[in-house]
Amino acid sequence: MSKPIIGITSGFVKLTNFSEGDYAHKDYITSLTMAGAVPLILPIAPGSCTERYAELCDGFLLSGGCDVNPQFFNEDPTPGCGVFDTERDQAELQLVHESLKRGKPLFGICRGLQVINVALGGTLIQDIDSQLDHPIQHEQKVPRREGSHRVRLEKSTRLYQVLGEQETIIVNSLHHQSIDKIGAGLKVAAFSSDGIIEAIDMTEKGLMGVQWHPESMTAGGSDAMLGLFKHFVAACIEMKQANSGV
Ligand SMILES: [Mn+2]
Repeated sequence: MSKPIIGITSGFVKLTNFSEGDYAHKDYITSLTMAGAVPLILPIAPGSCTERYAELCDGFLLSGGCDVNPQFFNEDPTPGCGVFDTERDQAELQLVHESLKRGKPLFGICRGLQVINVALGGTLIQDIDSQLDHPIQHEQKVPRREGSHRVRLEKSTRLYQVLGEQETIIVNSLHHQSIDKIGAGLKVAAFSSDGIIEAIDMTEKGLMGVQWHPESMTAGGSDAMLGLFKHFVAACIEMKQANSGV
């Protein structure tokens, strides 16, 4: 069985007047190759391309990035909402539906978890610090490979099992938005101490999402977080075999 191909969604970055294009953080590539997959960065492209991506890849990693345009959950931007990229939102929302339709696993990281939630009819907190009474620090000041706050894992979830059946783990945190109303069919898998949803799960569809950045903790040497990628890659192999009738 050849290694599964995992499509990684990208975000637009302008470096200089001579250098601009689609980008995905190197730690995603590192983590997926360590877990035995072949990573493939997917540029933001017209809708017909997204359909072909969904056919081509064995699973998708929805990466981190800018904020989600609140129009996709029927709200106007609040003063705390950051920059969004409507074209990227449309492409990724479509990708969530296309891959669920084809039974291909999805792993949402940070913005990726938020996109999955919005695709399934959920809403977002546009800015945690201005909307929550007593937030903890979700935009950590320590390097991204280091953990900073605790999350409590829900015992009935796959995430709890994959992460070694520990009730509390320390994760990194590089976000100012988060899930508000949960999308249809999604299960909350982890909370931070201020009540923010930090992970989601939909076991039967091979879908999971985390608000933290396991790719950077993996690149920093975390075996537990590498385990999340291995689990995702195993799900991609399993679904690929099931889809091809092997
Ligand atoms: Mn957090």
